[in-house]
Amino acid sequence: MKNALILSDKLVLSPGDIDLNMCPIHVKTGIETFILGTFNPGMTRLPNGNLLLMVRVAEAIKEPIREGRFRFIRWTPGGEYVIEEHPTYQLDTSDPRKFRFLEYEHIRVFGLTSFSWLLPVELTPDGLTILRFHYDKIIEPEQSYQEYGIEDPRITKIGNLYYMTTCSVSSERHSTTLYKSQDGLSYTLQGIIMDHQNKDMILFPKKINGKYYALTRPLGELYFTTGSVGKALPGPSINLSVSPDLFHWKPVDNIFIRAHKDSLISYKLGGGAPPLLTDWGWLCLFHGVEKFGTVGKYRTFYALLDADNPEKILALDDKVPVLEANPSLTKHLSEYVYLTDVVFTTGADMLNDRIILASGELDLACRITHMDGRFFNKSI
Ligand code: MAN
Repeated sequence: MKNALILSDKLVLSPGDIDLNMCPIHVKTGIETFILGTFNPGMTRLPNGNLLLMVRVAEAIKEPIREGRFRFIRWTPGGEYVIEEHPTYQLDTSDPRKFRFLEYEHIRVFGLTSFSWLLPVELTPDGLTILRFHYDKIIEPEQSYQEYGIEDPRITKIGNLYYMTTCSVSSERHSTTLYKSQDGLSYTLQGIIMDHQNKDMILFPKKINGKYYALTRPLGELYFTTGSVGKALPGPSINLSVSPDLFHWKPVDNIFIRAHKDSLISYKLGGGAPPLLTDWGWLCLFHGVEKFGTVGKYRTFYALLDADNPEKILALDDKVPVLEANPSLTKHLSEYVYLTDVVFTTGADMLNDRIILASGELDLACRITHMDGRFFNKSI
């Protein structure tokens, strides 16, 4: 890891900080739940100078298995949360985040072990101390395409407006939804803007050459071989899309960031934080996954893109991460840890020469890392 970069590093929020009596599933159903994780936060600077974390809160049933049946949560368009059940012998539960329904053989069908909704949490301008929890502004599902929750928000301020992309999960589809806000705190749902499986659609903070740009990461089940030439691997890639209005997106024709052999991103990759405009170009912090156990090792890497043409990659390091999971940060939470080796960066902001990164640590807690921004230049 690029250790010289890190100026400070701490967890600012973990499940114990959440008031269960304010959590929608527990409150509305009366069933016993617990907070599995508070992680992958979108981040933005509010008009008052404070930082806002839009935290993904994963609420889960305390006793998921009862009489040989696995119980999980589903939201219904009537606004109610209902508890579904399925015989455990028909499930593969080897991944702590999701379980697979074994009766389907021709497709992979999953359920989630927790249900995610979003909680705005206001922090001091340096992101190191919590000022208040905005429980009155929790974001819960509103549409049938959110029946299994809302995940991994990314907030981008464009002009005077705040836009948030999220991943909405349902049996209908796994889609990217857009929210809009005037003040950075209260968001209104604008609808689906991409309907293929994609957890990492992230907006650039300004129009470039008259067009809005976004990072996307469509996921498929089927890929073609890259052949014997070159080092790129088949599998998901980070792509760029352009739009005249943030609603209609056209993928650009050039391939963008791909997985490579002999790198730490050979298994999977996707966008991380919204790109930051620096003196050296767009700083694009993305995640890459190395195959390891059931989940893999998730780390944060960087690329620098040309300020006037983000399709042009000026520098990219997929071998030495900018950030990786730090077990010493979660040592005091060891009884709640259910994953290892996962850091998932979802927000970035600049304060003088510092870059403030917001990440989910182990799908459990929110981590704020201050980095020396001068380190990112194209000579690396
Ligand atoms: C996926 C996503 C993220 C999650 C990571 C690590 O990429 O579901 O939400 O943080 O896996 O579990």
